Amino acid sequence: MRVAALSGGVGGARFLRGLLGALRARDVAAEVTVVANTGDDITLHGLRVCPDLDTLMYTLGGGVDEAQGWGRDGDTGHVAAELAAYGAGPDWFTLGDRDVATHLVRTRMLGAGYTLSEVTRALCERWRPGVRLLPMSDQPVETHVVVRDPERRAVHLQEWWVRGHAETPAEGFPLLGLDRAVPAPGVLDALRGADVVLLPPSNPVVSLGPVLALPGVRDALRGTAAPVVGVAPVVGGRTVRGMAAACLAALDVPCTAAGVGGLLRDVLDAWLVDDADLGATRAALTPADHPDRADVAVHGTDLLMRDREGAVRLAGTALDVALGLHGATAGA
Ligand code: FO1
Repeated sequence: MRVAALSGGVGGARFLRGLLGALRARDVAAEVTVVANTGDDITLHGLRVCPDLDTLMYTLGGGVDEAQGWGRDGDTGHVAAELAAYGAGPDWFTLGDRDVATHLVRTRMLGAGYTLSEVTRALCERWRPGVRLLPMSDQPVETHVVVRDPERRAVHLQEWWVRGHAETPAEGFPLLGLDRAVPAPGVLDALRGADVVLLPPSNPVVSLGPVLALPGVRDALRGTAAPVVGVAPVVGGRTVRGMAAACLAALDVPCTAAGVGGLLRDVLDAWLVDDADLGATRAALTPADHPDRADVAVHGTDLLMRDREGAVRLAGTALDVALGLHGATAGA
């Protein structure tokens, strides 16, 4: 079975680790291709840092700091402390010593002319994540955030989120470099040729958004024969973690499973939401003028991944929805 997924960082990585567990438990032979968001990427101290690629690689490869969800397990902060001693900022984004090695190898290879896809493949030779990990694009795309504090200006997503904790209201998320970016080799083919496509509970605005903004990606998802199943990142009116609530507010999209489902409905065949949100989401995604024609089949489950087993269960349910084995469909 060929499975393709788009993904951001922590939430998507934990879900996809659960997916690999669910596939193993079902004894299903599958090739999983993960298309990672690179809009979070940032150059710091001359090093190219790719947070979502690294979070996916470390999480699926068994090297992630589990409590943080990003960075290397058991890491230390000597390089960061030395940089701070030199007053070499920024001090709000710290790179662990082990993590620095990843950025050194990546930066050296990029400098030698390798593409980000080739770099990622090389790094995965070590980590063996159990999936084909593709950057969404080999051209740099950086998500910035337009804020008014008080004059209108744009800051890198990492500065808005890590330094500012997404507290300054955002007015928009421009994707710098998008006009010169195309999907990386293999991305569109993976989406078109998949038997199942999954959209994990990643931030719909700044994690899935940049991938979906690349030319051809939405068309590939709309055109693929595969069922496209998304998993809501919101339970009740609250996002499970991260900055999705602040991002949705910036776009005037309700922080609900229905609101996020509305953002993705043109590419979704099915939307997996928490049981508590099932009725409201079905109602919202069923066209009032065509009550019999719900263009997205809404399914309910316990959406919280409390631990690794929870992620296996959730991913297994998403798989079952894709394979048409899960519960009643919308309206039924
Ligand atoms: N997040 C933080 O809140 N503080 C940090 O200092 C930080 C450093 C960092 C270094 C490497 C990396 O891959 C990720 C890092 N992150 C940090 C997390 C990062 O902001 C997130 O992974 C996403 O990019 C935001 O969704």
